[in-house]
Amino acid sequence: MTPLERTTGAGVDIPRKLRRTLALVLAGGRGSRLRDLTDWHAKPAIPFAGKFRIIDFALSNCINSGIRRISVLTQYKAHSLIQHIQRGWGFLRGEFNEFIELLPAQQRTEGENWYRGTADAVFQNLDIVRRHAPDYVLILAGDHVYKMDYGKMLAEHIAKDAAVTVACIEVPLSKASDFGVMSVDDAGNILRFDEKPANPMPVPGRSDVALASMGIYIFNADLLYDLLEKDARLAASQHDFGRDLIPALVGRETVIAHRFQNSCVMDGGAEEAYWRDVGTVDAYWEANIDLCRVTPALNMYDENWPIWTDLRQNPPAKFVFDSDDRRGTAVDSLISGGCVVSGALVRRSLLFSDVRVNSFCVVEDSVLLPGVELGRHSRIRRAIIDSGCSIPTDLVVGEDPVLDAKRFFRTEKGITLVTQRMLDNLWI
Ligand code: ADQ
Ligand code: ADP
Repeated sequence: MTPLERTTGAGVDIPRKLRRTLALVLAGGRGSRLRDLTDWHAKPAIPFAGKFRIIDFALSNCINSGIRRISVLTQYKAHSLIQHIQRGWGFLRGEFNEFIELLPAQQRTEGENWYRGTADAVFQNLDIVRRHAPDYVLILAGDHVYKMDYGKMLAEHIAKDAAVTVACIEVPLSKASDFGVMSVDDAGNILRFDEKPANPMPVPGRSDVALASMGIYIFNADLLYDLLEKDARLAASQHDFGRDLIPALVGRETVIAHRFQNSCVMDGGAEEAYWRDVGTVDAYWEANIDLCRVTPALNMYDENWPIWTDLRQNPPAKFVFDSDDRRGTAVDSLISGGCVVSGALVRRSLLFSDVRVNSFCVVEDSVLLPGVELGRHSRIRRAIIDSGCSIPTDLVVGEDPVLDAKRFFRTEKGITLVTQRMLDNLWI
């Protein structure tokens, strides 16, 4: 390899290397900070952006990047996730050695534990992973919203002859304790890696920014097998990539940082690097509502990087003058298929499929999940209404903080989360 090839990856047949890569999507965590939204679904199965589920982003990134061998590791409340993947993602061709397979926690190893940490989730499926005989293993989280070309990451991994590559992004120092935080040298080698440190180190010369791990790793396959087998025998280990495996490798192997810069945007587009862990009620609300802005941070209209999902057929959204000639209107809003807005006003809101908004209702700055029905005269502001909720006539959400906190779940930022279970308890 020439020095130029070494730094640019030129001369390496990346499409072929991507075919030799297996993606493992970790989709087993509950995401308990999403509160009642994850009572029934694993976080990767939570609906997002009107017609998608969160996991569709990682899976679409794989396909768009040219990775067509994908295993999804599930554990917590996986039913709806499994159903979604079986219905929507079955288009890959086994004849070409392409697949999306589901690996449920199934206690294949001798112990009696379900998955412990993320590394254990992979370890428990090691025989299956091995059988696929990949050269590289790409480990992803199923619960982040972003568009990323993993081919660029693999090119850097190969060009720098790395053993492990960790994708990273700059985050405000004040938020860095939620992440794995690294320091790197000028060549991009990771010098230090601390998982969720109490006092994260800033990027040198920039006191308000830290370099955070995105929880995305590329491993040379043989090294990964070796590490997982050793880690499984360590009693003191929590069997977690961020907590145990990555920090232990730094200084021993070539571990490099790959900087994420919306690498899938073609033609040097000006999109900002968008990567969100929509892991809290506030973050979930913000990321959905942001899509209602005139120019959202996440471009969902990019034909070069389509996001795929389980496409169910429903009729187009409908806006109706009610019998009293009251106009059904939605502005600055995203309205999905199957919705009917009749004699009511919807503003700066995102309606998932099959939502009914009836006469005299007002919906503002709110996220309504699939199948929500609003009774007449209800008013919903700064709220998330969970799937299938039937909101009674005259109910008001988002106007009386004290009452909302008593009846529903209200965040510090003043977003109210309403579920059917909370509604059922209203009159008891
Ligand atoms: P966390 O976000 O805390 O940190 P973690 O809870 O380990 O990540 O979950 C990572 C992914 O694995 C999630 O998609 C989760 O759903 C899934 N998962 C968790 N346990 C699982 C299990 N037993 N089986 C299957 N899937 C499981 C990680 C890294 C940090 C990094 C952040 C970035 O440890 O270093 O900064 O991700 O968000
Ligand atoms: P959906 O939301 O589409 O109905 P879920 O997976 O969220 O599907 O839940 C379906 C039912 O299966 C729920 O009653 C849930 O409690 C139950 N369930 C889901 N995962 C598990 C599990 N790992 N063990 C036992 N019951 C489960």
